Amino acid sequence: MAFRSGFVAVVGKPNVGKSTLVNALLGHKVSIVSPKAQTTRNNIMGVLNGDDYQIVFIDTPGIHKAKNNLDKYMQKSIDTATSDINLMLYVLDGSRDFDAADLNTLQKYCNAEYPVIAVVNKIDTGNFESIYPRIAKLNDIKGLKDVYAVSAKDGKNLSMLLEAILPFMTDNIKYFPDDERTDKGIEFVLAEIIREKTLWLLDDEIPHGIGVRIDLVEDKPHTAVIHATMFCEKDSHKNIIIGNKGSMLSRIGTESRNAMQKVLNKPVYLDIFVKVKPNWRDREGVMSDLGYHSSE
Ligand SMILES: Nc1nc2c(ncn2[C@@H]2O[C@H](COP(=O)(O)OP(=O)(O)OP(=O)(O)O)[C@@H](O)[C@H]2O)c(=O)[nH]1
Ligand SMILES: [Mg+2]
Repeated sequence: MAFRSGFVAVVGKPNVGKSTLVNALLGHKVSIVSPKAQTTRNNIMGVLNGDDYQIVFIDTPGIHKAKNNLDKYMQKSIDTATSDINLMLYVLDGSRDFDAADLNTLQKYCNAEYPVIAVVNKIDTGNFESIYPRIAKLNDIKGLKDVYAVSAKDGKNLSMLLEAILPFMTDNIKYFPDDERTDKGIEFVLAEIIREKTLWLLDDEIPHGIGVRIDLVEDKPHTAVIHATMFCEKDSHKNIIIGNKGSMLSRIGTESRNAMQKVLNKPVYLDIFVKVKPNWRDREGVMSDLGYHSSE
């Protein structure tokens, strides 16, 4: 069969499991995951190469109301991700009831020019009786191509979903070379590792106010030296991030370093500097403050 390829945007509310799904479909991690909403901030492309196909998944930030410039940037990322795609996967959290906003948003996407498949995720959390009535609600959506009930965590029904995606891959261009698994450079990956560990280790409000910038990567043959700056919004947050006698920052550092060593395949020396930058999420050029130079 002829080579086929295309772009698949993965869209949905925060925390429904978009990044987990993309990582699971790819079979490797390109996107960080946490139990906190609004974990993903940028579009992240992950590339799946088959014998005769290439699927480029675009993991997007969760759809939510914009309160600051970072939120606006995230909304813009979703808009960018949905322009010029071959297919949208609209992900819903099957462990809870779908609300009107969810269904309205899905209907809105189905009215657009690209095909949409709904993916009801987290079916490992319930049984047929609890999840089926939710899936039935999607019958009212007009123009929806299909519905798949999956567990991104357990991998359930993912091969079926993949089979359903393939017919929509109608391009015949190899967008990425075989060895390129993501559109993101190493600095992005390293910064996201630190943010992920911080999201898991810290409670509630603080993580959303955190940004990580990689200031230095000295990649030597047998070690790597990495300097990072973590921004937070208040002195009190800084105290919590650093912790009693530096205990929290040391845990964040250790866990980040372990993850980085796996990515870079060599010992890592990591230095994280914590800096207070009030309202950084509402500054002009919010992402370039963090060292992002593209305006994707
Ligand atoms: N039980 C269960 N949990 C899941 C599944 N998929 C994801 N999760 C969990 O749901 C939480 C959110 O997952 P993410 O993949 O970060 O969700 P997201 O949609 O990318 O979230 P944002 O980036 O914040 O929009 C994490 O705690 C995941 O472990 C699943 O299939 N089953
Ligand atoms: Mg995500």
